[in-house]
Amino acid sequence: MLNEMILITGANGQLGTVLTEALKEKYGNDNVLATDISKNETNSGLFEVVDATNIDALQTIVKTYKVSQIYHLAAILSAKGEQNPLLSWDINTKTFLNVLEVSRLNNVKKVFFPSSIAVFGSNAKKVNTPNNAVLNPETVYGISKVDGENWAQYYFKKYNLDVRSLRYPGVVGYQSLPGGGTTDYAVDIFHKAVIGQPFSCFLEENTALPMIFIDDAIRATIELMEAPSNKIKTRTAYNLAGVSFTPKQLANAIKERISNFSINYNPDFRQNIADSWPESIDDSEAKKDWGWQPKYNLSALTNIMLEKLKEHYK
Ligand code: AKB
Repeated sequence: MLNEMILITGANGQLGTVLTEALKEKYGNDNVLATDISKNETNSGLFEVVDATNIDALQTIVKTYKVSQIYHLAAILSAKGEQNPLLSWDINTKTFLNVLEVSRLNNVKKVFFPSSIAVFGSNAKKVNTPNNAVLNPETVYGISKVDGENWAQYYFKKYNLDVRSLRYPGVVGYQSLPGGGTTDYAVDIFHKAVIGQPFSCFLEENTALPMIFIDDAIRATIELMEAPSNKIKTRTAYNLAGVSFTPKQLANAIKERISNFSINYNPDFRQNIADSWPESIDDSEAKKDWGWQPKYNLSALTNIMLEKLKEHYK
């Protein structure tokens, strides 16, 4: 296992920043190659600028580093995707097909594809949405994720490429900021609370969405990737749940800890996206097949977010 060479695309994104460090801890600094379309000042260790829409560039890196696993995190998220649907479709689908094809041609052993609760649309059951619910996504991001899930299963069945995937809810973490998502408010709110500013929320107060604390999200990703192959029964993607809450419930949890925190609600186009998504999802398949168990509820997530961001802004 320690002879792996792991490539991460989108390593500078919200998940990538934290996952890269977690994988380095596990596999060693010299066995994890972070890539993104540009370098930033926090990148340390192995890093290459790679545009994953360019299959030749991707293949060169995979060959040069003898890559054995790819975590493909590069994507345009739901809200940003709606601002330029065709470009988002092109980026999201082309990069993943490039990853699959380069993996097939170069004996990459395992691939991780991040799917999302955005695969569901208004026709799916809203509460405890099951893994096999109807998929009628209403955003270009969601459509690209359904497409990706099906390609993942296709490459597994046709070429025996070991592709694994999770449908992430909104990820709440303190180490990095999300960008362009509909669930981003649940991170931004903590930054405003800690620096003592009021928060303007782009969703209505009673809009419940599935969310997960970053440590749970990272642990789930690594546990899924390390599970024996015969435990992975779903080759499209597994629902992953952590906790579900509304902006009002989150604001109240913050107010219990920072009494002068204030919030107002100014819903924008992201409200329509949120309205098409589940309020909570059922991850019993993940629990049954590879033993998934979330650890953070709303109270634990609020405590740790405030504690870490207070340190950050000190
Ligand atoms: C988004 O809001 O677009 C993402 C997601 C739920 O996939 N955080």
